[in-house]
Amino acid sequence: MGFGVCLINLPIVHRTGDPFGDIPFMPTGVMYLAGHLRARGVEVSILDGFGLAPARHYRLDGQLSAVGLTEDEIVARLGDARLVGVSVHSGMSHHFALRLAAKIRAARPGVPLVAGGHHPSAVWGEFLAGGYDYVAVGEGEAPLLHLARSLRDGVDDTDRIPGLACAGAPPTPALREEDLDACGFAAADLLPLENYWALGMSHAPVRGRYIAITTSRGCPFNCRFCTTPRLLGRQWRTRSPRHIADEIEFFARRHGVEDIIIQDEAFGTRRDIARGLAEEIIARGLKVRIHLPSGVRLESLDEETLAALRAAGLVYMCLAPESGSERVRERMGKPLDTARLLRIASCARRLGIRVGAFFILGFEGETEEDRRMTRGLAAALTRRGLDEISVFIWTPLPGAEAFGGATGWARYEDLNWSPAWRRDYPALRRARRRLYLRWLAEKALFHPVELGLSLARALSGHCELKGEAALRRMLAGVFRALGAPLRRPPDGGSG
Ligand code: B12
Ligand code: SF4
Repeated sequence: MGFGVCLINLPIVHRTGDPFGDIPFMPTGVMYLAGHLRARGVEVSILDGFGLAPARHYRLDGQLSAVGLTEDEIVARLGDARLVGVSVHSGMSHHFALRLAAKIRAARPGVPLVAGGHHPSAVWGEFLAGGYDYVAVGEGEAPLLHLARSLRDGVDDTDRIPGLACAGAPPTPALREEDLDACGFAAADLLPLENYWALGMSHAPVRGRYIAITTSRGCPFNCRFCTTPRLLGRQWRTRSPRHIADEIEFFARRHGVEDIIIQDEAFGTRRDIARGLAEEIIARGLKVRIHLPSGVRLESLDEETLAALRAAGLVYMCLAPESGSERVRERMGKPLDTARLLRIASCARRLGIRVGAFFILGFEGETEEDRRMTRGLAAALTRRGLDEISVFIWTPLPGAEAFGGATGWARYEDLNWSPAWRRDYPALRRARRRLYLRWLAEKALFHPVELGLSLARALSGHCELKGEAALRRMLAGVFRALGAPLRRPPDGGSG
């Protein structure tokens, strides 16, 4: 029997009824880890706790639900893995991951368990106390490969692996991959891809076969609400344009992928890389739609770069102004050149790129006046052609600088963008509704035809915006209840 590693992607745990909580997503981290191990001769499989049952919704307790396999179903599918790795995207899966560890322990005594992801990286001691033998702190490629090889080859050094915590051995500083090209491609073939594609929905408005990739790591900025600078570093590291294009070409030609979600948080930090990628895609004649749903760097993007990306297939991107108030942005540690933001939004519209913007309400010290300014900024952007907004209510995240202050939450699962535990949550929900209504009013006034088109696209399934895909999902539920399910479009839209 060979030495096999099984990497588990957990079901999506969310607060029951939270429309932001159960968005389907591909487990990018797990895909890259598997690709890295496989390319280095380690046998690896992915047990996809979401992708194997993406239509199964079930209750976990009075407040939480999950989509995907149950804990017992995951344990039953472990096979003869000799090392089990569990990927934990956020605190939403904290207790699920600990319960799962206990069940794996009972069913497979002696099989080492390792956890990784932003959340366990921040609270690694709790994962060790909760049943895991190891926790990868930060990027997982090097520590996981080292661990797998040591266990496979019987090398007794697993308490000294850089970037890996274990009982009695806190982690040495997390390792940061410098040569990201060497990490390799995402092992997407180990996922039930057809199940993802059949959903017709992800965290970007995909239409057909899609793949989620990352092209860079780290962020030069230092927003106090974000975990990235602390866990991945402030030095921005990137893959080369050629390597990224190789990966896109591979998925396009081998899997017929048409939609590429680039989910970097700081895409475009270097203009030459963004332009180089555009040139590679065009030179290879790749016909793909590119989505940048996690935020682009305004500081370095200019009109020329946007035009190049548009020519290469960029159809959707998100800006992340977060707040209309300079005072709040300063407190967040997120400076913003508003004039530049407005220029980029107008330019994107002229080029035919659909644009969304993120706003955060309720950050430390925010006043009613600050919220008014946020509505003002959203309105100004919408007049210039911003297509949609996503409004989050601030929650402290373990690993972020602004974590310590807030009190009132009971468990990590409370820490999401709809923090119902906050005393001011009812007021913040009203503020959120008001912001959405203001956006809608501006849209109806300045771009009424687009509103009609959005509804038509939501009904037809050819969605170009996240909001349209979300509306379609809602409408699909209503139509199903009426006994007349919405038809899927021929190229695989949402259903
Ligand atoms: C895109 C994204 C999303 C997307 C899609 C997710 C996806 N496809 O992965 C969506 C919008 C759905 C999403 C949702 C949420 N997200 Co999110 N998301 C991200 C983002 C921006 C990128 C994720 C990514 O692809 N990273 C690239 C891959 C390569 O990295 P990775 O997954 O972290 O994996 C690496 C390591 O973590 C580690 N690793 C991971 N798993 C394992 C397993 C093992 C065994 C080992 C050894 C190592 C290991 O090795 C990997 C390779 O180096 C991250 C920020 C970031 N920089 O990662 C936030 C982030 C992970 N999200 C976060 C949060 C809070 C959420 C939400 C709770 C927000 C909400 N709606 O309330 C939800 C939770 C969803 C749920 N119900 O579970 C936080 C988590 C912070 C924390 N301490 O918990 C982050 C860090 C954002 C931030 N900067 O603060 N998210
Ligand atoms: S929110 Fe975005 S810009 Fe700010 S530190 Fe995090 S990744 Fe960087």
